[in-house]
Amino acid sequence: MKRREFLRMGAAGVVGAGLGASGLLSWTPRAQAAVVSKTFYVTDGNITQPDGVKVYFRGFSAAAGALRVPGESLVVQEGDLVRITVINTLGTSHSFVIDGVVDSGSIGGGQTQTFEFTAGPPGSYLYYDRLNAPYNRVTGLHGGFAVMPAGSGNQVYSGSPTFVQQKLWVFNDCDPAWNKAVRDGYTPTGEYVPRYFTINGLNGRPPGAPGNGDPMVDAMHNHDTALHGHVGDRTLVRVLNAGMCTHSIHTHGNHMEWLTENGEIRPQVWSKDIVYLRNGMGKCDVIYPFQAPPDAYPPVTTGAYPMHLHDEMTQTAGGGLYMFGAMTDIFFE
Ligand SMILES: [Cu+2]
Repeated sequence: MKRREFLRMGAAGVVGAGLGASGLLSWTPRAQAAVVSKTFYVTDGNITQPDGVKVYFRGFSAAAGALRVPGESLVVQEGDLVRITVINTLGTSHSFVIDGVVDSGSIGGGQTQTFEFTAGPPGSYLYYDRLNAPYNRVTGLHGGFAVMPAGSGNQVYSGSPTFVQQKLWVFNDCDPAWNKAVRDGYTPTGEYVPRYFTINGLNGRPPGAPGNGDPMVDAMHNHDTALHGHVGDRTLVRVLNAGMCTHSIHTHGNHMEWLTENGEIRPQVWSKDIVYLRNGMGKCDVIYPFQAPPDAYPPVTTGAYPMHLHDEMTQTAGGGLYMFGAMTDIFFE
């Protein structure tokens, strides 16, 4: 991503939002609210799946000739004025919605619309296309949006446990027959049969498989997705589900501190090695504490551990390829 797309000079100074070079969601708190501008192009195209099959997708992309699923993440501060421009390059109508925050309304084929909203309350949100629900959303028109508490660089909500770095995991699943129906302009009639499961649009590529170790396609090595830290690098993960399937997120090495569930602050912070993620835009915020793994003997402070989902079908692709599903890695460095 081009960082300059997120930079804007204003009365409050330089405003940055989005992903840093490390793949972390970078954030520097500001004393004042600012204006954050972002343009998305609604585009379409094919994305090659790990079994080699090309599948049709739509996305909120960075350029007219590009396709990006999910769309770029945005991080802003509570109280910021967020100005979004959506340029719809397709012939079909689309929208940009954040539940409870903003709804662009229908943006017709070939149309451009700019709209504004004030960011808040703090939390993690999915932006998505609400039209033709849920087909436009699961066909790729979604992305992550985070609102930091005003003046805070290390809290999810005011008074929350603190973190030192943050990432987004956006899950989705795909039945190619649905995507094909959307491409061809009709409503899918068949039962939903997911064949591909993604995290931030990517799949695991196990050792020996094409793309293994390539950060552009291998979710276990993608900079926006894999967790990297030293002991003590408490990492907030904002988890969003754009897809049709529920998930049980499971981490090795450490348990997660489970802070929020579907936008609600949990009354107590539980330490869990599996966290439930509802389908149909469920979400949660967890902190992976990067403590020396407590169960390792002899004791260790380095090593690689997986994050996989305990709903087993999500670890497959193409109807059975194991370990090509939605997973990533956690690196203690
Ligand atoms: Cu496991």
